[in-house]
Amino acid sequence: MNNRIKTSDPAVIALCSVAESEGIATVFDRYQAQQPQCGFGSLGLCCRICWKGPCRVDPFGDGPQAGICGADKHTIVARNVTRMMAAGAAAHSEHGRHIALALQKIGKGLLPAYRIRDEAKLYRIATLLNIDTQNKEMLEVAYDVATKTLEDYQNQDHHKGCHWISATLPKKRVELLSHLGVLPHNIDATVSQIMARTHIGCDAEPKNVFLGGIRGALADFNGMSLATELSDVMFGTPSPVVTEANIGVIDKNAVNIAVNGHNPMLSEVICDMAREMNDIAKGVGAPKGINIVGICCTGNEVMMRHGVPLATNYLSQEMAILTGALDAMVVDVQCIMPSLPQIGNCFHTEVITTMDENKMQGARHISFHEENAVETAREIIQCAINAYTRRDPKRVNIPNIKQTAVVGFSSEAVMAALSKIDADDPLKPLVDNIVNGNIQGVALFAGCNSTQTVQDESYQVIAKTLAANNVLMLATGCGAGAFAKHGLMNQQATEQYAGDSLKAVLTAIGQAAGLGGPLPLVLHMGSCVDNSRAVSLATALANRLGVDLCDLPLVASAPEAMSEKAIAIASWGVAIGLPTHLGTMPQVTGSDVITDLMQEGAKDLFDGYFIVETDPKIAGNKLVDVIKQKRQKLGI
Ligand code: BF8
Ligand code: SF4
Repeated sequence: MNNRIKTSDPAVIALCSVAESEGIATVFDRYQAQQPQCGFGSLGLCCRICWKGPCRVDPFGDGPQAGICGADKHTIVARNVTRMMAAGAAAHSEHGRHIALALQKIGKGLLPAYRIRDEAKLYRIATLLNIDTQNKEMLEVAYDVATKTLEDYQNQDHHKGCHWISATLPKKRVELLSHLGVLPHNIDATVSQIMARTHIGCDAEPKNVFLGGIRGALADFNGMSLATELSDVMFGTPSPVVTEANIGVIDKNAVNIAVNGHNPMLSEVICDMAREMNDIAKGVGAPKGINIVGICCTGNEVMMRHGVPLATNYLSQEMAILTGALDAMVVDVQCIMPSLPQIGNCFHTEVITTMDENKMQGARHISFHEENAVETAREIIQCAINAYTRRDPKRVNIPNIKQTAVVGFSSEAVMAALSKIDADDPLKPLVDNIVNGNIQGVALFAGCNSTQTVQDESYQVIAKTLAANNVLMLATGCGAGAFAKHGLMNQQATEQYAGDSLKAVLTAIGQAAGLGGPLPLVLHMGSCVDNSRAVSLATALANRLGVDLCDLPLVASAPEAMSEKAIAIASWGVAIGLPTHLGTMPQVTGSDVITDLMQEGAKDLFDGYFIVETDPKIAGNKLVDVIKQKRQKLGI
């Protein structure tokens, strides 16, 4: 491997050669150009909170030990990381608000392009939120569910926690969080309060600041829970589907459209319209019509619900354009590289932004609003078809690299599979196999790609260690993308890497569920917002056993955590009681008060804590050890 190209993905390596011969800079080149990265920033010791700054605290003790205002290293680090949690919460919760407002409009009959696709789930949610459904039409229930959900953005009563968090975590955990004063009452107010308390000259007590951040992280959890659940109501709850992943899913004989970003509102309609407009694509000479592929979490959303193949994950999004066969990349929000339009301009690729608050220089902007979703989707697809006619076949270079992936494991889908073994008590087979040790524990992989590591590598190393130790694995976001691309989300992977007892359980469930073989080695639970799916499953398990989440042999791992959203997720993971591994160095190590708080301090408060380990082999072993300790404590 070329050391400059920090990836384990063979498709990325192949396409980086194309970039090099074309003289196009990629994320890996820009990473090199940033070396050495700022040591103060890496340690979290740089403050830019006011214009007297920037101020930096000298980590070696020789230089300044406080910023101009007097803030010391602990205050600076705490404020920086807490603001990241707020940004993560804002990102997920804006997504959630978008979905909730759309559901409210559907309830009023104002959005003809959308409908309720999972009515049963709508009613389940109504019950969860204590909404009376007697004598109400379905659309009225949808309106009420959306309206009650939106109260989580509006409630001003500090004594009342957000509805979703109270409805989705075990009672014991909600009580603990409430007792610690970190239960958010209102998502917007929580984010806003973090910005206010971290303004110059406000909260300077590091622990207090950090706990304010945890409150923000829990607001993030609330925002993602409601986004996930209401998306299922509108677009359907995922169930297992066989598809493919990696760049080879781009088809030279089709008009290729990549959907990239996070929000399914537009991509769902693009999928629908692509079917209708297939003949138009054929009419301009694309023998296979339109081929939609996914990137990042929008990709995960349509992959989970429709089996749309995944082209790639975050770090390699530019590579899709370098194939020379991508006719349009349609982006919505979050984790979209601003470099894309420039690379698109080196080819014939249309890079299309769609959200008015998320534009990029050099991209075409087609403004999306739910009210005219169909027209917008048609315009975008037509744009891609026009671009196809400008494609230069001599520049097409699609590495034939892809893997089969079985995806679509919502918590409902997992329960449905389990109910094939025990219809009266679906959780029983899972509980029994955890208790008897066939399944030693459960690990949730979440998070991103980062240039701080070798793309996708740690995921694979850790997963193989856990699999050999009979740990059941779930994944979301770009972690799920990594597993799908590298062939760890199919039945062969289970045969090859699972320990004997895990293999036997996955085979029994997979067979009973009609998959004709075992469940995949790692279960794809969806996009980043779908991390709440894993929590619903864990909560069901905890409630069934009458314990709290921290008592279960359950761990989380974010081997390549990068985004503010990932920091928020990891932090609520800790707050709900999970030992949570980070494979990248968080920008907090300039303060021992904060690093201690994230480890020992958090353990005392939440029984969850951060495990920072950048070596994946060691990380895998540490997670296995934690699971063993949890089992011992439970007496199993
Ligand atoms: O939300 S995993 S790089 S794409 S932040 Fe972004 Fe990270 Fe990917 Fe999805 Ni989540
Ligand atoms: Fe410097 Fe204080 Fe301003 Fe931060 S808030 S930039 S430490 S003066």
